Amino acid sequence: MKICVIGLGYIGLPTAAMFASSGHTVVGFDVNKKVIEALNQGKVIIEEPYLEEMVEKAVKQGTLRASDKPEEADAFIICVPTPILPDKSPDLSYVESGVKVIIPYLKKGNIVILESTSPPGTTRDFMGSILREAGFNPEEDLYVAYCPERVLPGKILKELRENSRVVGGINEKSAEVVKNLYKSFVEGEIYTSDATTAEMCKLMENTYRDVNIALANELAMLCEKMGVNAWDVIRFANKHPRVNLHMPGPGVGGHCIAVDPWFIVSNQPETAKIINLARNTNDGMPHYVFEKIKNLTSDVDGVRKVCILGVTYKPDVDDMRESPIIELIHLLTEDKIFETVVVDSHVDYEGSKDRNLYDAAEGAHLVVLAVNHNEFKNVDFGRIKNAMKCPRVLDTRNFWDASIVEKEGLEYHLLGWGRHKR
Ligand code: SAJ
Repeated sequence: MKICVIGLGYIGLPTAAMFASSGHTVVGFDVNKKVIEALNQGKVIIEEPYLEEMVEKAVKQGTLRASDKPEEADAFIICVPTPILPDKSPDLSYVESGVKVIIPYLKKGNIVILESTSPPGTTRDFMGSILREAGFNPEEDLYVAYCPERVLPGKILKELRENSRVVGGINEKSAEVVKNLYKSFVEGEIYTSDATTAEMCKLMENTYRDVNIALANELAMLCEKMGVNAWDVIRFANKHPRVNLHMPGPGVGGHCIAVDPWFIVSNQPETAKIINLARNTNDGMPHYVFEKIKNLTSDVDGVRKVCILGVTYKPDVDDMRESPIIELIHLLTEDKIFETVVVDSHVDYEGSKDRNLYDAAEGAHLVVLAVNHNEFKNVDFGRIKNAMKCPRVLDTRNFWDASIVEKEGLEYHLLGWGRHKR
């Protein structure tokens, strides 16, 4: 088939490349001219293993190209951002423009697929109404479906091929037609259902994680009050064959787990009580860690220098979207008694990229392990101790070994371990 992919981001581009490498001819559309130019030169501007090779090969063989406008095609796949607004309501403006931009090229019998994580009802109602306004009867004239991806940044191509998928059609024939299209490269099971079920399936995958992370964070706060180590409780409880407690942390970042649950809350605010509470619990962790830092440095007169290790939303990525550490740093900088210095070679946050860890620890009253980047695993704690004014660390990820840290003469504090009553 000829396929037109709308949005060449971290989902649209790999998806376009997969279809272009599975017997289809793909034209990609994006509003970002740089993306279009790069793709047509066989280059990609996102970090993803093997993607550039796949794109380069498809562009060379003529099955993949990018354009600054859509084209007539057999199938249109919309992979645009679906962020939340400051009031936590969904922002569907990109979906709206993504659907409207294909209308002039849309013909009866075409396939229209939405991949973007969306609130329940978006495909059937929101997208359906735009298609109807354009004179189409989605049920009769088109095949319309919602087909979410579930890929992990860094393993996208492997997971696009291997993971199972859900296809939610606005009717059964749409689901069948779209299932056959994805069979071009999906080796995992493809389950069919209706569009709203598929939308809720995608939302619940990430909501499940967010609620379980909130449970782990509440456990950490409980254990600090009880004087036990939450990480031991989790480790031993998870020995149970059917228990999977998640990990506490300084908050939840990323543009998926921290966002998707709000789509359910905004749709059914009266009923989504646990989901809402979990979101607020996780969003409260930066403040909780801020209070711990204030408490741990309460014996310091004057300005308190805090060295923050890591600022991305999770380890070993260069992505700071919704990072809870940025929220933590804002809380510290707003409170004039703190001076913060950030170390993170993955991104350049206020000079964090090139900053040497040991220089940053110079004169510090506290070092906070905020993101468990590999680079922070085997640090020289003796050097850190000698550089610091007060030899004290706060580990928010259970990343360091207390006995090793303390052997070097540093005070070790761990989020979720209430052994130091101060
Ligand atoms: N986190 C914790 N404790 C945990 C697990 C994670 O505090 O036990 C934090 C992380 O530090 C991070 C945030 O949560 O700040 C999200 O981390 P993540 O690794 O769960 O999330 P993502 O956003 O990189 O990927 C998730 C994955 N979804 C699931 O695992 C259900 C991925 O498979 C999805 O494809 C992706 O969201 C997405 O695109 O939806």
